[in-house]
Amino acid sequence: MPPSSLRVVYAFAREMHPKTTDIFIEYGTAGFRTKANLLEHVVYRMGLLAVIRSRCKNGRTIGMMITASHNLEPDNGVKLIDPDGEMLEQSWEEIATRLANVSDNDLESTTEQVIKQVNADMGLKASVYIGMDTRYTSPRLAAAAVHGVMALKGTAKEFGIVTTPMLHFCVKCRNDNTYGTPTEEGYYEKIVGAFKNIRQKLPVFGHYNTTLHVDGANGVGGKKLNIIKKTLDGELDLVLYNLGGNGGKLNLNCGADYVKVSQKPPVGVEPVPFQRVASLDGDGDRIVYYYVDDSNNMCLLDGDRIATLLASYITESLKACDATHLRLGLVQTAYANGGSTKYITEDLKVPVTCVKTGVKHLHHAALSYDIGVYFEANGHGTVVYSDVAKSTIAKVAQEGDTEQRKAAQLLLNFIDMTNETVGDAISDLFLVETVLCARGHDVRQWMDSYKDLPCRQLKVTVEDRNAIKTTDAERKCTSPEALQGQIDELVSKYNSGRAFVRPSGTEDIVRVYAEADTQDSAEKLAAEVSQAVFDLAGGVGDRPSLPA
Ligand code: 16G
Ligand code: MG
Repeated sequence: MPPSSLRVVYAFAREMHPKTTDIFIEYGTAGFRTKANLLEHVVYRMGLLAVIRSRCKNGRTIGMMITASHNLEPDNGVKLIDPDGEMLEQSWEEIATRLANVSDNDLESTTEQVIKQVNADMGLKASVYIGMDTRYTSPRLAAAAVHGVMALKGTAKEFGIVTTPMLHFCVKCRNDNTYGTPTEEGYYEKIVGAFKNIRQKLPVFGHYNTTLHVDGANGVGGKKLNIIKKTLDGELDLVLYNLGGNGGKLNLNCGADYVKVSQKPPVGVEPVPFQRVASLDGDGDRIVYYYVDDSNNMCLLDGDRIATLLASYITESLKACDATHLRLGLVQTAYANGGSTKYITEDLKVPVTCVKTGVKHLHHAALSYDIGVYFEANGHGTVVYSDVAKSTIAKVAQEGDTEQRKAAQLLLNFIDMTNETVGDAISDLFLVETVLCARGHDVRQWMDSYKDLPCRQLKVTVEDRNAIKTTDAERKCTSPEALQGQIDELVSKYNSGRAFVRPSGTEDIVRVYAEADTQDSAEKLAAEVSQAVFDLAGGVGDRPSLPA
């Protein structure tokens, strides 16, 4: 494309999506995320970038998802998806940030610079898949995305309202047709189809109950489960709540993040002792389970629990297939409860890698195993299987003895049911339900596998959160200088104490995590560490107080 035709890049910007704010915005842990009314020009520009990225990848399809996940309704966001259904390559985040922040007047020349810098052949075709969540601001932003794609003569395909993982799946399928069909229906066919297949093979027994209650966070995930529910013939009885009707607000007092952070049941779901409930987040890429006991105590089965459940099941399956030479590993972040890490390494004897927060880091690390299970404690995760793992299991399904063939076929269905591109609440829900059913387990038996250490998370507001620098997968703080020493000293006073701090990638705050042998100690340690952050890193507002 000759540079002169970049004029239209400016024309669209000036006439349709002008930059009306000087607030600096950064491509963070999961793309750009802020108040929806500050985003139109950003999304338009990401449309441009998606086309350039597609051309850099030889015309392969790139995805653009309009969502702010678990944030409240007034926020929105955009993230790009790479050809294999993965998050945007990290080295492009800086380019995305640059393009998002230049003035309209400099947009044309900056676009040209970017094209040169990444060496994109603008004569190639370009394809961009666009999806959005249920926010009322999403359609307008999706339209801006389409304009960005048009301005550089790419082809945009709109998927309308889909979960984030559905879009990742479709991008992957479009670029690799062995993975599936790149449509919402193709997604149901593969993932839900595999679940139904498994249910034909596994009898319901023991304490497993086929009724599952689900909190949809008033977002897209619940809506899609409502479609899926109608296609299930008693294999699973989904009872759905918070589907977005009746004035229910997206992620407000409901959803995976609310349940995990506040450790309270979501609004609208009556607590019934020992009833199994799953909570999705606003764009359907996170899930946590919970139940209340007979004293109405909240019992959370978070990402750590899901990871250990899946890893132990896959380990057993590999034994049954006589394929234990395949290396299974688990990837966690510093937020993983110490109890889970101990259980995984000492009881399951599965190796663990700890990485920085953010799905891209976990996903990447998981790929180094033959089978990598990765989960953030907040419920974002999935399983990835290498080609070697898949072909080994497929071979056993053909050539093993009767029992081995049975186990391998089941495991192949399990693989099909997994959305390997990214953490997926719907796919994860089916994986969990499969393991519980296979074991005849209820939530209590699931919970009994290990004991969590009591923990507490707090937020501290400081002048500049990036003054906090970390290392060792965020477990140690290198700046401000004196902070880590203080944290070490505080931690040393508690049995099984552990604490770390990190700047949030999605909010303008510093996060504090603490765990210890009792809830009181965890609360106290978290508060003390918060005070240290406040004092040493330029706290703003009221100094955090200690628990009474
Ligand atoms: C984003 C990340 C999530 C991470 C969270 C941390 C993706 C798709 N999402 O939501 O993995 O846990 O940020 O938020 O990568 P924080 O930096 O505010 O703690
Ligand atoms: Mg999400």
